Amino acid sequence: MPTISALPYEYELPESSQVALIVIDMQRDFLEPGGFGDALNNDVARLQAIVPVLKRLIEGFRAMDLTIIHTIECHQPDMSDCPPSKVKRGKGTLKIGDPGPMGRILIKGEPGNGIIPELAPIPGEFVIYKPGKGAFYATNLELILKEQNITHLFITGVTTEVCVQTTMREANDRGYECLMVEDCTESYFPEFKQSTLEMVRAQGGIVGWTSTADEVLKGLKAWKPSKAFA
Ligand code: C5J
Repeated sequence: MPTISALPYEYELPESSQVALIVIDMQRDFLEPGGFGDALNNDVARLQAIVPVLKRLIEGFRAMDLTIIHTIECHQPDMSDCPPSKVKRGKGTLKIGDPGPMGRILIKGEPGNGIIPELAPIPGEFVIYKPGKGAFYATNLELILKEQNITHLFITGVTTEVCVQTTMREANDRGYECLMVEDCTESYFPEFKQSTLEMVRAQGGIVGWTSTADEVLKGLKAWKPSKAFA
């Protein structure tokens, strides 16, 4: 059985199903000055560090013709999908829906809501617009995974302890085998990232596995990434 070197132990690749790369919320709203992350007084520059590694991982999946799913945290322009509690929360300089330097904060279609150009999806990749922190809530993500016969997920993106961890926990509860890629996720708070990685793999991998982009690519190249399994 092909495996990926991971913690807390080897991650087994599937024999008769597919894998997907999930790229969570690599949006200007979280990574650039003037967006939602900045409005909440975070140092958005911290998140830039993972961009080159994540780009390499995405390109590796593309080269192997494996499924890539990007997510975008956003709300409809009328904010009918945004609970008032979410708007009130944070007490930042700008609230969700307010006009900012990159357009309205966290609103679908605004310039600041888009994925950063370096990691822009290409035709054939899925983009999930999600109103919550978890990517399964109020989206068709599960339907896509089932249709593609995907059982194994490589989870990346920002921020580690919010949307990335929430999505991984949602996926774990639905029976997916999840691996968080350590050097392809980041937080505004380094200690929160570290704690999340440890929480995921504690107790024998209670939420899943962690590993690095290099190990994931090495393991996948040795696996048979054939759509013939589908
Ligand atoms: C946050 C996210 N932090 N993508 N969203 O509000 O983690």
